[in-house]
Amino acid sequence: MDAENDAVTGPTGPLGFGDITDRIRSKRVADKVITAAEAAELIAPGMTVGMSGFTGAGYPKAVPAALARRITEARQSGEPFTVSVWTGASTAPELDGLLAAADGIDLRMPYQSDPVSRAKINAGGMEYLDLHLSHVAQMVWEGWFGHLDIALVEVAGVTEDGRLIPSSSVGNNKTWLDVAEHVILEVNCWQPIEMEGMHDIYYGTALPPNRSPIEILHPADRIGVPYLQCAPEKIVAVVPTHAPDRNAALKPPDSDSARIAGHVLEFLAHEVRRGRLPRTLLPLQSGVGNIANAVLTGLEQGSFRPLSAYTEVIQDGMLQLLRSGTLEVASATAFSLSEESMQELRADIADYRKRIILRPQEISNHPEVIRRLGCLAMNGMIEADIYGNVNSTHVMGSMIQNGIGGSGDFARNAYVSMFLSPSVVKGGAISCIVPMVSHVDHTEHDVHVVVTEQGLADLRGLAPRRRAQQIIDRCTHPDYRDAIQDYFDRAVATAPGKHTPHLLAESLSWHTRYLSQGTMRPG
Ligand code: 0RQ
Repeated sequence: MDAENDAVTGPTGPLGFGDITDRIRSKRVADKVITAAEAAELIAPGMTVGMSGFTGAGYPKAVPAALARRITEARQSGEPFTVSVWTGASTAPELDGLLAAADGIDLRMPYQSDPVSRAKINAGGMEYLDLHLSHVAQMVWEGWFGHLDIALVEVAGVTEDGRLIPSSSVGNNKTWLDVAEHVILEVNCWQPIEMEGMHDIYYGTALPPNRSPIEILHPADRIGVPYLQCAPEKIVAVVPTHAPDRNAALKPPDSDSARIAGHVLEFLAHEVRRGRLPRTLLPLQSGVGNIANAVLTGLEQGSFRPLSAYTEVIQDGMLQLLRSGTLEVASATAFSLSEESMQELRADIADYRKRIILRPQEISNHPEVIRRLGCLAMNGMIEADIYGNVNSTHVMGSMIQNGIGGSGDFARNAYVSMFLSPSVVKGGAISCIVPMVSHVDHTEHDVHVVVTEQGLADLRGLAPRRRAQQIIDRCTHPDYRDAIQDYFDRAVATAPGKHTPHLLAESLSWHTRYLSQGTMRPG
């Protein structure tokens, strides 16, 4: 072995990570080990930092907290200190929460779901760019957002020759490492090192006019390499950590989720009977949370198999389908698992590694691949209107909830695009079916099926007024059905156009009354 590639013999004791030598096998990289506080000193006010992290997995666990402390101290001494934070998607309280609480984020993109950040954004104190997740990498390559000063990326380990073993999410890490001026690595010993080989990092992407096809013809296809690359001279710091992902526990399934899942499964069976879907269905894409898990659990009990998934995130329900063999393979960009499912993954990781592929998010969410494979997309929504326009992001038109995430990447390009939600929220005080959505993320052209616990509206092949009647009849909660039917009838009778009849002055007062009644409060 030459000096460059010598196995690392330290550091161990002072940092308390006994197995760090197994994790950082390149001496050149190991020589850069410093503390999180020292690494945070390398981030200056006004810088842009591209951080790893996607749906609570694979985000840096130590440097953001140290940076938040530094920002707070600077502010106490009267020095303004903010940074712009780019990630893959949502992270965790240790990143978004702490930096937002310190008022340390100037601009955040492309997705967040943190309550502290949400409050700051909605109060106007933090800029937020809410983007289609498949778009981000190319926008950064094009330079739309300017210079990336630092990539702060969690990895599971570093090989002898300096290649990076990705951790539980890939997200935009390839792009951050490629374009950033300097790189800070967090090497997290909590992440299973046996994930080595699970990832598929595609280095063939290019900007127009030099683009070539993304040659994924089946969710199982591997087109890249298992490692992230990074020029060693760009690495300015390496911080060992031993900390878990967010691994949020799932709420027990509620009856509404089970009913929504039942409608979806019945619809899929109907499509198979009509010969419009094969018995193996088509590659599944599913959001996270209770409803998604209820659908996946239902698939376990059904007769469709073997299934495949070409999706954004592997959640508990998908891991269970993989375990039982109902799901043959799952392609995604990240995990989003409960602690229990994380243990299950660890216990049998050699098998899962063959059937799970984690890719960069511009590939997991690539419109070309989603369209080619014919994905069946199932995503949550805030509200849908009677014509099938869907709002995924804004409460009462102006307050961001999370962001569009990958829902647009999948909805527009899916073979069948489904949006799922309870018909009412806030104890029945708010209807999720409304005359006109207060914000549009997915237009009527991208929405094929709307499902609530009340039923399923199959909008395919229906002109607008027929769509409206389906949604009112099938999806609206009985407490709101008469009011929405009355709106629609009056719109049909009096609107100047009979194609998509609306009463413009009235349509959005549906929402303002919630604000004036105090059902919804700003924030
Ligand atoms: O508020 O937390 O204060 O109770 O919104 O809603 O019902 O808990 O549902 O967590 O599934 O979120 C659309 C936000 C649904 C999510 C959305 C309130 C509700 C609650 C959350 P509380 P629920 P979920 C690929 C795709 C965009 C990103 C995406 C989302 C809170 O699915 O962010 O799709 N989607 N990525 O009370 C007022 C309404 C409301 C409302 C809900 N009409 N009015 N408040 N809420 N509807 C993802 C992957 O593949 C991973």
